[in-house]
Amino acid sequence: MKINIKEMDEFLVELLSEVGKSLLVDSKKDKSVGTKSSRIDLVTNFDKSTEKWLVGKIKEKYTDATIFSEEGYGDVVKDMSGLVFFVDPIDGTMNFVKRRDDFASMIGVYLDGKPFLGAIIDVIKQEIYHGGPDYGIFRNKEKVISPKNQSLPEGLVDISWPMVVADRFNSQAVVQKSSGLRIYGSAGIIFEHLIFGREVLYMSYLAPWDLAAGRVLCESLGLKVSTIDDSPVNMLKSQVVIVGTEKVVSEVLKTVKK
Ligand code: 2AM
Ligand code: CA
Ligand code: CA
Ligand code: CA
Repeated sequence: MKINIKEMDEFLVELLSEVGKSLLVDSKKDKSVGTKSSRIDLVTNFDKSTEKWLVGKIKEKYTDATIFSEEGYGDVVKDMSGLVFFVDPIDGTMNFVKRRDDFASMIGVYLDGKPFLGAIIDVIKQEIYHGGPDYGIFRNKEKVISPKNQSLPEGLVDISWPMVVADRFNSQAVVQKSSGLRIYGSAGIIFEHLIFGREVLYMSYLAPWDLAAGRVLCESLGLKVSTIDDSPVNMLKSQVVIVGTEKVVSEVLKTVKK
């Protein structure tokens, strides 16, 4: 399949800039909030309407693509052949509901299973991080350079709270070796911190739509994405993922085994 990468990147930026403008306004409005798998797994009317809009736009332009999305407006994706779009309409729904700053909207694109393009908007900052391995990574129009390969003692780590509280995967030992723990509550915002070197590790149980865009951006900049048992990432299922600098991911893989 021949795809114009620049045209697709511009399309993703255009979609997220529209979504970003709407969500900034919506974030100040009253919301209808429901729960999914648990009391703290939230979905709002805006998660649904945003996903519906994004899926419609993607289908209109890329008629052969399949869409793997969170709130059910996409397709049932069974394999990674061809063009697959991953859509997380609001990432950090709890923050969005609590009127906190850290929430995002994300689209990741894979071609025959390989990372192709990713785009994340930090809605409050109105900044879009986008691009891919054959294109370069940008913050709006400015090129992003690879972060330094910092070690664990040099950097802040972000680990999902249920994992740290229960000390799963020896995660408290990881925190103790680091410069400190931050828990932002939005995978998209954490990927933003990683690509600028403001954090050196993200460890969490993630669904495909949580990981897709961030994986493209991080790997394109030389960061590592691994599963907890050092097996290849499977983009069709939820799994515990470690994302960070090369030094930190190798250190963490040793620590989780102990
Ligand atoms: P969401 O807001 O799109 O649901 C912190 O909660 C981060 O983990 C957010 O990026 C959130 O995405 C994601 N998340 C929340 N619950 C999850 C779950 N059960 N499985 C996977 N990811 C989840
Ligand atoms: Ca959710
Ligand atoms: Ca998410
Ligand atoms: Ca979401």
